[in-house]
Amino acid sequence: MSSLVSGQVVAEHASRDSCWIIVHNKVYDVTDFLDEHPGGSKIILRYAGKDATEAYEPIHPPDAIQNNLPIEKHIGSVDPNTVAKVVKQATEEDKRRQALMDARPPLDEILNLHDFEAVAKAVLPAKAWAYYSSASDDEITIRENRAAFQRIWFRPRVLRDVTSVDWSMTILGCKSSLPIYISATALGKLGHPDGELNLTRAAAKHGVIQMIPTLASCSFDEIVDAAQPGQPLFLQLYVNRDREITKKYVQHAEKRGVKALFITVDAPQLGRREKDMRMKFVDDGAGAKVQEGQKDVKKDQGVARAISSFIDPSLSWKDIPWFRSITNMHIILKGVATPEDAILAYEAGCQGIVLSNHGGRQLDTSRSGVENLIDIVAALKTKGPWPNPNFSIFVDGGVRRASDVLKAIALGASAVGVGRGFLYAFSSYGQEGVERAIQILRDEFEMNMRLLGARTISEVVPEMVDASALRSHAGLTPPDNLYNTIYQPLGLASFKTK
Ligand code: 173
Repeated sequence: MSSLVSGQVVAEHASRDSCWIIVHNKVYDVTDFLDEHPGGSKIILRYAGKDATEAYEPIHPPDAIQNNLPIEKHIGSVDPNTVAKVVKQATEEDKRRQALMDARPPLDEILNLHDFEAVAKAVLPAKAWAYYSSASDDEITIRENRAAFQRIWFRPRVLRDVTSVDWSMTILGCKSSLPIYISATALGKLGHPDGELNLTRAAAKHGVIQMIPTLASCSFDEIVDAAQPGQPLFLQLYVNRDREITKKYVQHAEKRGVKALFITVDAPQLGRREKDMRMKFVDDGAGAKVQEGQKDVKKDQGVARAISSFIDPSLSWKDIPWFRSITNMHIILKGVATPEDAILAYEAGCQGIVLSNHGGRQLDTSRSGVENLIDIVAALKTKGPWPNPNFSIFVDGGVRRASDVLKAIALGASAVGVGRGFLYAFSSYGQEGVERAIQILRDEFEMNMRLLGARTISEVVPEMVDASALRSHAGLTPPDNLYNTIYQPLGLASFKTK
């Protein structure tokens, strides 16, 4: 890409027959790519002949277009002085959200992780909130993830001299100041312009481990470059249909010092997150003029589904030895839900599993990770000494409090993943929000461990919880939308009117 192109020339290519766009001051001919674009052609055509950077940035790694578009379609650099600025009119909704942003509670008045969620909901653009907060189908599992922790009760021990308590530990051989790692969540720039880097920087300052998502808004290298020397990082992996791409990605990560590979196994197809899907639908309905007969099948699929078509649904247990052959990193399967699969993972030589239902975003009415923990620990105990230093069980989903973490640890978890909690922290307050979230969790650990009578994480034992109600799914079921809003109430016998 050497030639300099003027904005006026780019503007001449503003149709389906010849479509150029500008991204990060580079000009690309995307005409032949329109129908291949995972997010559909309509959104590209909206920016035909124009600068698409603002729309591109939150949902693509910076190098996506360079890596995916054949080199002959890279037209050149644009002379920035010649590009007419696409002035985005602030809508009433934008103004309302900006006012809320300006009126956010001061950080020191944020007292728990729920507070971040409330602020994020108020200040995020509706589309971002819909993507982050949505879960699959009737959103029963996402609620259950919280409810399950509430069905576990503590059995605290007293008089144990809890003057000093220590909740630091190691996770997969890496030091961690908390029994928590930051779990992968995609598309961080929908929430904040610095995206995942908010997490990387806060994690560096506070000795927390971040799991880098395959579908981060920042590129993998940007994130690793932002880390401090020796800062431990994990990598979440979506396996590409083209295994050479996956191999290169994994080996590059290992070379850059990533310590563990968390292969996502619960998403051969992405769940239907209806809030996200409806948001896309509404937007498209009001959006650009589209040409007749356009092939645009993905218009109502939501952000995540649109960019997930590369994920290989043929992934199987047969692939595990291949992963072992291409990397020496720890291999962890993220999204295991049964003792049967836990044993298969163990026998396949993996170093651990994450009991996860993907934050309630995949198979709705799946049980919570913490509920599955009990049977899975029992099954693994039949395979050898426990705890097994060579096989870790992690749990994620619905974790918002140190007490949730301690419950999972008491039941046999090695450590716990927090995804949305930190995502909402940086969506509402950037890096400082993440640091505040870590500080809140630290304060909660201190108090809860004292009150529980555990001085170290290894003193958090099964006898400290009563999980007898955990298997009961009665009670906290969410309201039934269909019943409450569509079905007519049953009538009563009517009195005579005359
Ligand atoms: O849960 C998700 O949204 C997710 O994992 C994902 C998968 C593919 C693309 C974007 C996000």
